Amino acid sequence: MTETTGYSGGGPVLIKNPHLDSMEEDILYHLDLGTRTHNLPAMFGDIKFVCVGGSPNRMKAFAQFMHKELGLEGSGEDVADICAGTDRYAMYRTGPVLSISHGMGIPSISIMLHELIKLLHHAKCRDVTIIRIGTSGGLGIKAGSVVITDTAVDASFQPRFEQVVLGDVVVRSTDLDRELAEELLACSKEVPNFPTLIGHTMCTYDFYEGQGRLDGALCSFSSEKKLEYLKRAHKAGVRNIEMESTAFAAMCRLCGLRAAVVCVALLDRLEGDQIRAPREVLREYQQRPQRLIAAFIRRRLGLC
Ligand code: R2B
Ligand code: URA
Repeated sequence: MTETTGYSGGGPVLIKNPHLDSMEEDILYHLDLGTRTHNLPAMFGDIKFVCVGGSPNRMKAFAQFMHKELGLEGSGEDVADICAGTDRYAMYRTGPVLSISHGMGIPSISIMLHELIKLLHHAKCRDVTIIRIGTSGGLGIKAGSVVITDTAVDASFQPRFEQVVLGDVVVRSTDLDRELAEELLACSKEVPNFPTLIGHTMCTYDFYEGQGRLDGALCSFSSEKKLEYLKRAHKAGVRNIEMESTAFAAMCRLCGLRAAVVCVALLDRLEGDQIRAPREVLREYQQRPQRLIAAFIRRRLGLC
């Protein structure tokens, strides 16, 4: 079964679940928020940009950085975790920007997105742009390059996300918003010192064998087979590899959210498997998608 409808480009957040209307209360358990306990429209109704990324610390740093970039009052250092009642995810807001962590892998981001998308719906948010900022392994590109995803593909290089529902496989499209990707690429010209490109992003269920690494606890293939696979991926247009983009693209698309994926490459997987760059170099790499998204948001808000 294939589901392809959804993306409407702006407008309200669409919830594709007829059961929600008959619920008296919706408890967003993993976010420690709910429709009875919180006034979600007052808390979130004016949110226009949602940025998601794996690590809680990185998403806090992004909120603090955005505070400065938006020229808001105060230092922004004391930004509070809206989901402090749970340690599953962390959420911060600065002006019209929401910053949320999603953990590692599809199951983790998928739980967060179900609750986040319902949150945006309950809050009556409109015209929301959502961006995943993250890390990845590059393919034939220099470490530190930033990849803006045009299409998220699975480990067979297909633009699809397969979800098992009641024992059947449901296939969902993983196309992302082309215009948004081009707009982000145009913004990258304003952010000096690192290369940015548009390409396919391959999403896997595992960091080690699933990404063709030879250095996991298990490995059942040769170094030649690994390179043959990665070169095939490169030929299919894949420029980086990570672990959330297909689920992210599919869910956002179906719910009418304009979505983008922007990830920095920590290494070139055609050259190796281990991430050897020093911590301070990696820290600076991880700021690159943040700097690009800050420039994009500032431009959208007419601040530059
Ligand atoms: C990128 O980095 C993480 C694995 O190290 C994973 O969440 C991803 O997509
Ligand atoms: N994240 C991944 O999923 N893969 C890498 O190689 C690096 C970061």
